[in-house]
Amino acid sequence: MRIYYSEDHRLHFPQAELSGGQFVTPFERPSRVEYVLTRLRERSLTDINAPAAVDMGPIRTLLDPGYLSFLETAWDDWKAEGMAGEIIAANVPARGMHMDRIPQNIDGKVGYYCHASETAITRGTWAAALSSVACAQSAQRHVAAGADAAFALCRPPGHHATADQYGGYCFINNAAVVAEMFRNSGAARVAVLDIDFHHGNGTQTIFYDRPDVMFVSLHGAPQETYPYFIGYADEKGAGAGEGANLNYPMTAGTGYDLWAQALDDAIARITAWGAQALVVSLGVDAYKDDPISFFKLESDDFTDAGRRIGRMRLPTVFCMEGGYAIEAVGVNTVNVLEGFKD
Ligand code: Q9C
Ligand code: ZN
Repeated sequence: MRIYYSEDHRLHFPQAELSGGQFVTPFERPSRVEYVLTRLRERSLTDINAPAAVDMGPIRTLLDPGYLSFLETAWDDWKAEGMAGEIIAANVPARGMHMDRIPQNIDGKVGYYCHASETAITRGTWAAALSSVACAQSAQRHVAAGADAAFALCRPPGHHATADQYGGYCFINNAAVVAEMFRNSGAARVAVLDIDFHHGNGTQTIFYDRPDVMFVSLHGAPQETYPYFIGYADEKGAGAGEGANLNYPMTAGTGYDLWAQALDDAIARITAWGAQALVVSLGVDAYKDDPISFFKLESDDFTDAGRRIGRMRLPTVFCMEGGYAIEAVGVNTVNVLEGFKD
């Protein structure tokens, strides 16, 4: 399986994440992908390629222009305002306030374009986010040209980013861009299967009213975990997109038996819907030892999950999302890819 990877992910490494009232070293850190690379090589998955230059076309189609220009200049604007530290959102529009008036001040803009304050922006964030989506785009082109599958080793991840908000360690929604590109390259119906522990709120929101892209997510129930305010089972799509959104929220302690039942149901629904291409948001934070999650999957379960996904026999792009038990992230990620190939 071909892999796309860019060293430019290292340009995004904030010093701090707000967690439990403290600033800690971010869970989403560069070493995560080093573990994946090491494991890929151990398993002789060595077709590792630098991506082609980013194509802003599908990104501009899908995302808000004001959001993109905000991300591009946020660091310079923040520094020009005399801010000493990294960009962290402190003021967000809340109930009773204006949700659609964009402040001029950069501190206000940060609140407008952010949905979760754990995620800091630093000098290299924009460049790293572009390199991440470039990996996803190259993987999509490889599959659109006839390969069965490709793996985009994206960092930073993408599935929490909406058309106009960052958060949950995500800035540009890589999986959504791949889905859009599959539509442009001739797939009439594209499914996004999100197996990251967290609900893929960004991907859901981007495609919520579209009948041509189905979004299916297995995740921790929103009553119990981030992103808290979205990801319920009754979110089924809107307008022409009604029926093309499917959520499987599951409670703390969920193990592979229940999780695999949800996966099988999800796969059956994607197949019945008639998807012609598949994007997998590949987070491995459903793992039992993940420090910020509460499912109980074992490493071998990821192999089995990959096998079930592979039985769909769809052209597939995997986009790396979360996974924070860093020594196990490599094994678990590669297990999905190896199961898929069986
Ligand atoms: N105290 C992804 O897996 N909440 N993002 C962290 C830590 C945010 C996860 C709480 C989790 C975001 C791509
Ligand atoms: Zn996650």
